[in-house]
Amino acid sequence: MIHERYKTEKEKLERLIAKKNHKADFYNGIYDRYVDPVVTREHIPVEWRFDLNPETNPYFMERLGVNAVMNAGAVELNGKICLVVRVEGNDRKSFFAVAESESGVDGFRFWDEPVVLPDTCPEETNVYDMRLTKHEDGYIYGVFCSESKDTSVKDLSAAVAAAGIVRTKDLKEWERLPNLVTLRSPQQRNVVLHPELVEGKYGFYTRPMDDFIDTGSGGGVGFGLCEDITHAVIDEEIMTSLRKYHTITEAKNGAGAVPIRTEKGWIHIAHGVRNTAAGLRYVIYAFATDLHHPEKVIAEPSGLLIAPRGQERVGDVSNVVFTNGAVVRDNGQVLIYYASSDTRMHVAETTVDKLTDYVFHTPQDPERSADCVRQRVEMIRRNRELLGAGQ
Ligand code: M1P
Repeated sequence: MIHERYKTEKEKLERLIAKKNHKADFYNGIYDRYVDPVVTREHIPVEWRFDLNPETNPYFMERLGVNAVMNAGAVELNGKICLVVRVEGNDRKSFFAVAESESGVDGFRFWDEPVVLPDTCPEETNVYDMRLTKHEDGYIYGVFCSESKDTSVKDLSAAVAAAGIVRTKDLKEWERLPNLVTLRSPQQRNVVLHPELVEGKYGFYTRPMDDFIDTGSGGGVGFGLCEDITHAVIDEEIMTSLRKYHTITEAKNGAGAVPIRTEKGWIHIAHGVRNTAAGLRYVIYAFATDLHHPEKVIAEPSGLLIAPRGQERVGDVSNVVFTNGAVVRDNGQVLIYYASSDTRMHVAETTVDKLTDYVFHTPQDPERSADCVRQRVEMIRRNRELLGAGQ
């Protein structure tokens, strides 16, 4: 027998999945936002949270609650958009689960069961934020944060972040490879595998850090090569997108979605963090690197691409937008998946052409107010001339 309440909860879920999403009124010409988040904790299947048996669960209580869904890797598979979502249980532990949609902007439905990764690291306490790389070697790689308690110090909260690596062909069977070793950086988070071999080697965007939260001496997003993905070891990390004083990356930054190949260069969609009186503020930004030297920044539009707006600003960790997945479809559509405030998933929609125009033609940050206002006044004057001429 199944508890009578199940039907009500299941109908609620089906209504939510069937709800059409629409473009929001927001306009910046770069991308469209959507009115509704694409995946929320309410999208979690009822049987993942409740014991349906009235004998063992007479009150139909949530036995294994889900607190939040966020930071999803994204890939197109068999014509469907698949997100490997970070699902955080009420117990604060995260795991991965695949949610699939035809349109990529609504109708996301979780597969029958969450992903169960090979459990090869006994010290690993938490896993999160998987980036999915469709690699030219034929595998889909998942690179994620593997977090363990730091037992070398007395601090109860001290933790160590490393980059875990798995690979799959279908998001169903997963092979776990040894964690990435970066010889010169004690901790790593926000690691992304480049989709093509570079000089015959696997390239990783890294984020060197001395500490679990603070990146310390880490200067920004790094890039390193390794010969063997099955025992990935990186010696030298070359810096690419840097942390800079009084910019959106002052406190830290990190690679996000797998870089997008365009005719003019690799487009990267990353996150930047600054500190404020209200705590850390996370925004999404973009930059481009050279097609043959994917570590070399060749275009850096000024400031942020996506900031937390409206209800996105509030959640478990407020004032945060974070991306680790984007999909480019054959027609040039780009779907950028981002989480707001570590609570739910959204999509921003653009095209490769628009992103390219944005990255290569948006002026750079001149880094001083005096120069920034000059930059703006120059545009205003050009516009006033045009407006005057049009009258
Ligand atoms: O809470 C905001 C984000 O914090 C971390 O990002 P970073 O390593 O750059 O500080 C990540 O743990 C991420 O999961 C989280 O969304």
